[in-house]
Amino acid sequence: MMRAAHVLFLSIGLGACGSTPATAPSAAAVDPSAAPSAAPVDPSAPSAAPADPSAKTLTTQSRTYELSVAFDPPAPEMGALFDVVATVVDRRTKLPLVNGKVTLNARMPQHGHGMETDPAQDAGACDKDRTCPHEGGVYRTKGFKFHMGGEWTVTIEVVGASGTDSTSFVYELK
Ligand SMILES: [Cu+2]
Repeated sequence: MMRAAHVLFLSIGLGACGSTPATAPSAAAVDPSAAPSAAPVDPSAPSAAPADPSAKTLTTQSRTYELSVAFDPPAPEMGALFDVVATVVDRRTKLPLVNGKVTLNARMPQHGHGMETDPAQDAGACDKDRTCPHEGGVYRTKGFKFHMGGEWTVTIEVVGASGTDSTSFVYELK
């Protein structure tokens, strides 16, 4: 028992020592620059984020805000509730939009109907002036549900210090 523990300790110690001069192989194994070439994702997306087919980077119509939008979970199933997370940057200040309002909805224009649910934004911690700061410009909206397959148009309206602007994208639920 003692011997085994001692040997284990030794091998850990050797491994740690051995890795110090041999930085090249271990560094190559975790080289972050290797990740983008391995996965066909948008190179402007943060490399730490997992590949997500619903993740998008959008600029609002009047180019006021830049958003990254992702579903949570990333590939919602038909009839299942999911969240939509929008991270908003003010393009004028280059800063995250902390004190804004982001309203999301989804419709099937070809069918003339919306969702059966009424999504609500996770307000975060609001003070008594009804100001709800969103650290990092992150806005989570809960209660999305695509109840049928096909093309859903997701609309996003952003209200902030630089004005009101909006954008949309089409997501096909297969
Ligand atoms: Cu429909």
